This record gives sequence, structure tokens and C-alpha cells, in this order.
Amino acid sequence: MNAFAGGDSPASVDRIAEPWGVRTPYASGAEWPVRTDVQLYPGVTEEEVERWVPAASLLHSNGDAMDIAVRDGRMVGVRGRAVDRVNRGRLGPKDLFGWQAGGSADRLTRPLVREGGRLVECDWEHAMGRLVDRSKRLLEERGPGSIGFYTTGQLFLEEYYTLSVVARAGIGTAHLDGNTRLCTSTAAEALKESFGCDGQPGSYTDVDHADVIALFGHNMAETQPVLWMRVLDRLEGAAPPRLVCVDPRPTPAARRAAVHLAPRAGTNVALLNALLHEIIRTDRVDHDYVRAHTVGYDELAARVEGCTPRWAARICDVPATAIEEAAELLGGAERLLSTVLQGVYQSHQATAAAVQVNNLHLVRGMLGRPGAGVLQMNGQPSAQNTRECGANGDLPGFRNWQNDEHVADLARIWNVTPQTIPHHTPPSHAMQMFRYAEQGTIRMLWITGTNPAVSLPELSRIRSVLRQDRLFTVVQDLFLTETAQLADLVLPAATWGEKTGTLTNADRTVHLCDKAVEPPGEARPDLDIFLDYAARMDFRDKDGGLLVSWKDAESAFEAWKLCSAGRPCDYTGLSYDRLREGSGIQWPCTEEAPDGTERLYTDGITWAHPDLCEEYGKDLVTGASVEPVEYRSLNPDGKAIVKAAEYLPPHEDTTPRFPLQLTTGRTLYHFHTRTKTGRVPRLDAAAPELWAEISATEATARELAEGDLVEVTTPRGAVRARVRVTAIRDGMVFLPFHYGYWDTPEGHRPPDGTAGRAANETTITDWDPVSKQPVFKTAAAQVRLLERGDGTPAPAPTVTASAPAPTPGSGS
Ligand SMILES: Nc1nc2c(c(=O)[nH]1)N[C@H]1C(S)=C(S)[C@@H](COP(=O)(O)OP(=O)(O)OC[C@H]3O[C@@H](n4cnc5c(=O)[nH]c(N)nc54)[C@H](O)[C@@H]3O)O[C@H]1N2
Ligand SMILES: Nc1nc2c(c(=O)[nH]1)N[C@H]1C(S)=C(S)[C@@H](COP(=O)(O)OP(=O)(O)OC[C@H]3O[C@@H](n4cnc5c(=O)[nH]c(N)nc54)[C@H](O)[C@@H]3O)O[C@H]1N2
Ligand SMILES: [Mo]
Repeated sequence: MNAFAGGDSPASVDRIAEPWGVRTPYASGAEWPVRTDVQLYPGVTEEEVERWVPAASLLHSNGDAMDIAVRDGRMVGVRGRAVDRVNRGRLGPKDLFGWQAGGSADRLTRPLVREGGRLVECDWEHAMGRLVDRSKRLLEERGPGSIGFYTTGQLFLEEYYTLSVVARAGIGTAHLDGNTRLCTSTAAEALKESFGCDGQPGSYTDVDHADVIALFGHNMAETQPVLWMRVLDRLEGAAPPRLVCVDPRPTPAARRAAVHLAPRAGTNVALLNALLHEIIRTDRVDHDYVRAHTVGYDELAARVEGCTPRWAARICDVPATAIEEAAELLGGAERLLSTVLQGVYQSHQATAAAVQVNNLHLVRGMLGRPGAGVLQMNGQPSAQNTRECGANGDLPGFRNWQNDEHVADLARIWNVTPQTIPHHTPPSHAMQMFRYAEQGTIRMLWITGTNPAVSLPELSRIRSVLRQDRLFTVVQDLFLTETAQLADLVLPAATWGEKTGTLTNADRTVHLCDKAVEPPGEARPDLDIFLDYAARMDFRDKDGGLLVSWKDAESAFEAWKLCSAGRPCDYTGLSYDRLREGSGIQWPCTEEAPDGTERLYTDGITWAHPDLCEEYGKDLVTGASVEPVEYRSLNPDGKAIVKAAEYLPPHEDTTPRFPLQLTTGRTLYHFHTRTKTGRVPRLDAAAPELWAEISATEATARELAEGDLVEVTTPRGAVRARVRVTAIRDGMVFLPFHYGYWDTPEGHRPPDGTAGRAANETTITDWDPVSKQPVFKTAAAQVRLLERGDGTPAPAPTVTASAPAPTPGSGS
């Protein structure tokens, strides 16, 4: 299947067995030392590489810069870029090996169209003809609201911006969203709620300075391994930081933490309210900062007054003393860095909890200086760009759809009338778009760079939505994924290394990825496909000129710069040439700040003013929008908003029939639905099959042992998996969500209703009322034995959160 059965280049350690590599310790405030990681195709030496082509990782949001090694027109390896601010040469296991997926023999090389029930090859002329015919017919018969676009966090900025113009001003539909809805819509929402606008306040260099680092629902070691290397190097150096880790699983960070809190899933708000209670009770509040830069503090103080550690201990099922210890660390920190990810964003009360982390920083005045920062993390490599460009439902440039002046400004840039841009209702979110498709309002759904038949909740429902005859489903991907198999039209895309474009990581660092090799067969860059579509649809501006006037990635980037000018994500000081100079550069980057901007809010809050803000905010419990007048009277001077929230119990709680909390997530070696990492032999072998994690207590109670085959069932469906006994909290079962069906024999696919192997067969159709992010982390499940194991351990990694539980008496 794949030409690369690749081993490691001899000089380096085995980065599958030792994922974080060797330590380069450094002291607080010092510069993180360089360590250059290289992985070349076996037998190829660095001298034999013909060209090194600049890129950054496309398998997570850390933005690790690297150069792609090319020989004889093929990728033969990667090397971390030593001069880059993000990784200083380091790469994680997925980056060291993941590039091999592009060369897979089963890449899509020609468009496919459904004829008589089967997908058959066709040429581009025919494929684009079908797409354009269907679009025009729907526009005529049913209007723009019958067309929806569901995109991703894995294309390039230039592609999102083009798609955004096409969908908003070309088609004129409100139905444009990304899978970023499943990923970081809560990050964006939490930033809007607290600071009036999206945009990461902190910087990765805060790791170099922090004295306390708190991780909230973030398995950093596995999901941003290079950022974790930075933390590890601090832990080994002088004046190391102390870690607080909030995660029900024994993640590598939990094992290194001064305080590890392992709460019941879905109770983050209770825990955070208790932490805030303690900080206020012990008066660790920066009153000057609160007075100068915030509104809403008194409501917060009143809200958390009764939220004692004892109160939270009962809800979260963690010792009250541990909550006090954590509060002591957070309250005593001089330079506090917090990171937040899916254990918050995909859990119950997602936005409410993420906002409480912002509150922690606001009340302690921990923002805008070295080491004091909050990282509302991203997940996907270019999720930040999906948001900036408005391919996530918002308007490009973090413009406010409820502010007529913002809409008029965008209309001016696009040279269309403001009425062309849908802005009279809130932009549709992905879960709603699938509902519209289910009900028949949306009749064409163009899916780019995402695999919803594995990644959305309640898969039997998603399959039936996508299978409908009346819905014209277009899938643009590299492979014949589970989703592509249900499509009416499949467009073969080029990817990373085969096309040019930029992407922006979680700390606002922009990198350029240059084209290194030719795409296979007739596969085309996503940008070319969108441009071709715009040309064939003949989208025009209000004076009859071309709506989309750019021709390639660089001219698309230049067009975006104009759209970003004067907004928080200002790119006007950047260019492709500048991005080829060495390190990535953080936005805003302007004439006044030509080297970019390390931290936001160094001098107060800048984008929360009623005239500037991206959103007026929402009720944290109901999600109801705050009216513009209300916002104006609450926050006339544009300060940060300290927003309190009360704890509410999770929607789906355990019952005698479904006694365990089900949570789902990731492992170090795989990316999402494994379309890339599952095709790379060394990554595949590191975690080849689904497993289910439970604690020793739960295993004993059910007479289960490591390696037994079980069925994990919820009211939606079931999966079969081997048991891994770990130090996960009692009362819980964890499933990685990576395992779909593309590489299983036909007979192993789940006819709906029977057990499969995709975790989302079991998850619930439910979302956070504020960010509309699906709840993948809290459901109730039952685990029962299907077949005894033969003593072979579960196919789960052993150096990660999935490590086998220490056996009693082993002393570890
Ligand atoms: N190896 C790898 N890296 C990746 C990815 C990948 O697929 N594989 N994907 C990228 C993407 S798109 C994303 S979004 C990120 C996600 O990165 P993370 O958010 O770090 O990963 P997850 O495994 O989804 O969830 C993190 C942790 O949340 C915990 N958790 C579950 N429920 C709760 C809860 O109620 N409260 C708390 N406090 N914690 C809880 C879980 O135990 C889990 O360890 O990773 C990115 N990086
Ligand atoms: N149960 C559960 N479900 C989850 C999560 C969870 O923690 N638990 N996490 C959620 C999160 S955070 C995320 S981000 C989603 C991820 O879910 P998806 O986005 O659906 O997963 P991927 O496998 O990354 O799918 C990306 C697709 O894009 C294709 N692709 C890659 N590069 C390109 C390109 O350049 N062009 C085009 N056109 N296609 C390309 C890949 O082949 C792949 O099919 O899953 C979500 N679902
Ligand atoms: Mo994600």
C-alpha cells in the first residue's frame, strides 16, 4: 500500500518509542535551546537531498516549522527548522512520519461521479459541469439557502478566504461552517465573551517564563508534543514551573503535575468556580487590574461565593484539599500560563468553563506580560484561519455580523451591496446545517477536507443524512473516505507539500507552506477548484467586475491582506517573501509592528469596544445573544468582561443501565480519522486498532482484564474494543475516536445498529448552547464482556495517557 516501510534515520532515537526525544533543559527566562529533528527515508542522507522546501505541520495546531526534503521529484523526509520561534527545530512523531501518507498508492487521482448508484471516474470538465449545473438549478429553484458548505481546519488561509467570498457574496448563503465547530468554536467563543473578539492573548514563549502552568482538559504531551517538549525542558532546567493538570485521565502532564485533579467529566464549571472562590477568599485578586481593565467582577464574586472546595469536591469527586492546593498554586503564581482544550471545549458547559479560565487570568491580572498568558488552544493546523477568514460562520476579519458598519465595510472590500452578504440571522452552525440537510432545506452540501461520517456524533444518523437521494453531496478529499463513499461527486484534492499557502497556529504564528512535489494524477489544489468554480459560476461584483479576481495563492493572500487591514488579525505587514525568510511571524503584523506581535493586551483590552468588537456576547447558560444596546451599556469603554456562570449537571448522566461516563479523544500517534496516519506503517503499527480504557476498580467489578474484548454501548450505538486497564478515574470509559472503516474489510462495516469501531457510533447529538460545539466528552455507557482475551495486551500505546495501570506493589 505504501512504498515507505520506513525506519528511523540511524542518528536519531526511535521517536515512536521515545516520542519527546532527548532533553535540552533551560532556565526560567532563558531562550529555549535548538534541537534539530530530522527524519529521512531510509538510505537517504542529508547530502543527497536536492531541495528543502519550507512548510509547517498540518497534523495539529502547534505550527511546527519544517523543511520538506525532495529528491527526484519525491518527498524523502522532513527536518525541523531551527530558526523558527515555535519549535526551534523539533518535530513530533506525526510530523516525522506523517508526510509519507501523501505518497499512498490509493490517493484519489480522478474525479468520481455517482452513476446508477456507483461512483465512477470522470474528467474534471464533467465533474465541474455537474457541480455548476446543480448549483445554478438550486439557486434558481430554491434560492441560496438550499446550498451549504462544510469545510475544515486543514486547508490554507487563501482557500478559506476564497471559499468565504464564494459562499457569502457569490452564492449568498448563511450556511458556511467548518469542522472547527467540533474543534475550537469554544476557543473563539470564550475569547469573544471575555475580550469581545477572537485572537489568542498569549504566546508559546510564555512557557519560557511561567512559574505555574495549568492545563485544563488538554493532553498536551500527545496533542501538541513539541509544546510539551518545551515544558519538559523547563521542568528539567533551573527554577522549573509547577504544573496543575485538570484531566480525568493520567496524561503525561498529569504524571508530572504538582497537583493533578481528575474530576468527573462535565464538571469543569464547578471546579473552576471553586478555584475562583478560593482566589477571591484569600484575596489573591489584582484589584488595580480588575478596576482598570474589566467589568463584571462583582457578579463573579457573588456567583462563586458559595462555591467552596467542599461543595465542588462533591460534584467533581475530587478531594477538597486537592482543590485548595491547586488554588494555592494558581493564586500564588507570579507568572501564570493556562492552556485549555477539548476536555473543556467538548465537555459539558464548554464556553462557560473556558470563560472561567479567562476570569482566573483577569482577576489575577495575568495577561499581556511574559509568562502571564492564556492559551485558548486550537486543535487543527489552520483552524485559526478558518475563523479569521469567516469560513466558520463568522464574517471575515472578525467582523461583527450584528454591526451594520462592519457589514458595510466588508461589502466595500468585496464591492458588493451589504444586502448581498447574509447577516440578518446568526450564521448557521454545522450541527444545524446537518439538521437542515436532514429536513430537506439544504439540497447541496459541499464538504471539503473533513470526514463527518467518522467525526460527527451519532454516526448512524449522519450516514442516513448523507445517503439521501434529494441531497447532492460533494466531497473534496485526498482519499475515498467513509464520507466520500456516500457522496454524489468526489473531487480529488492536492494537499500539504503539493500546493502553496499559509496557515496560522494557535499562538498567531503565520507560516508559509510551499509546494514541494506534484500532486498525484489529476488531483488539484483546493484553491484551484474554488477558483474554477467561481469562474464557471461567473460571480460578479456590483459593477460587473469579477468577484474573485485573484488567480493563485499569493494573489489570494494579497487580497486577504486588504480584508484584514485594521482588524485584530492584521496581515498587512506580511508577504510571501517575508515568510520565506526563516521563522514564522505572529499577527498582527503591520507597518508599525513589522516583526509581528508576541502578546495581545499588553496595554489593556483593545477590541472589546462596542464599535470594534466581533460579538456582543451570549448568555452562558442559554446561549441567547446579548443585544447591542445592552452590550453598550454594560461595557461602554470596551474593557474585558468578567462573566460568571453557574454549574449545571451534564445532560446525559449515568444510570443503572449505563453506569459509566463515556469520554472520547486522541492518542499521540494518530490524527483524527487516520486518513493520513493510518497509511503510515510506523504510526499505524503504534496504535493499530480501537481500545477502551477503564480503571482497575471498574475492571475488577466487571471481572474484566487487559485484552478482553468488550462492547461499549450507549443509547445511540455500540463499538467493540479490547480493554486497556489504566489509571483513568473510576466510573469512566475512554475511547479514541480515530478508527473509521476505510481500511476494514467490507464485512466489518457496521450495518446500522450493530457494533462498529468508530467511537462516534456511541456519542450524542448535543452541543454547547453558546459555542454550538458538539459534546464529545460526556455521555453514559455500559461495558460488557464479549470474549476473553488470550493474555495479549490491548493494541494501545504504552508511553501515553493509555499506559497500563501500575500493578499494585510495583512502586510506580
Ligand atoms: N496526536 C494527535 N494530536 C492532535 C490531534 C490528533 O488527532 N492526534 N488533533 C488535533 C486537534 S484537531 C485537536 S482539537 C487537539 C485536541 O487536543 P486535546 O484536547 O489535548 O485532546 P483530547 O484527547 O480530545 O482531549 C484532551 C483531554 O480531555 C480530557 N477530558 C475529557 N473529559 C473531560 C472533562 O470533562 N474535563 C476535563 N478537564 N478534561 C476532560 C481527556 O481525558 C483528554 O485527556 O489535538 C490536536 N493534536
Ligand atoms: N468522538 C469524538 N469525535 C470527535 C472529536 C473527539 O474528540 N471525539 N474531535 C473533533 C475534532 S476536535 C475534530 S478537529 C474533528 C476532526 O474530524 P475530521 O476533520 O472529519 O477528521 P480528519 O480525519 O482530519 O478529516 C480531514 C479530511 O480531510 C482530508 N484532507 C487532508 N488534507 C486535505 C487537503 O489539503 N485538501 C482536502 N480537500 N482534503 C484534505 C483528509 O484526507 C481527511 O479525510 O473530529 C471531531 N470529532
Ligand atoms: Mo480539533
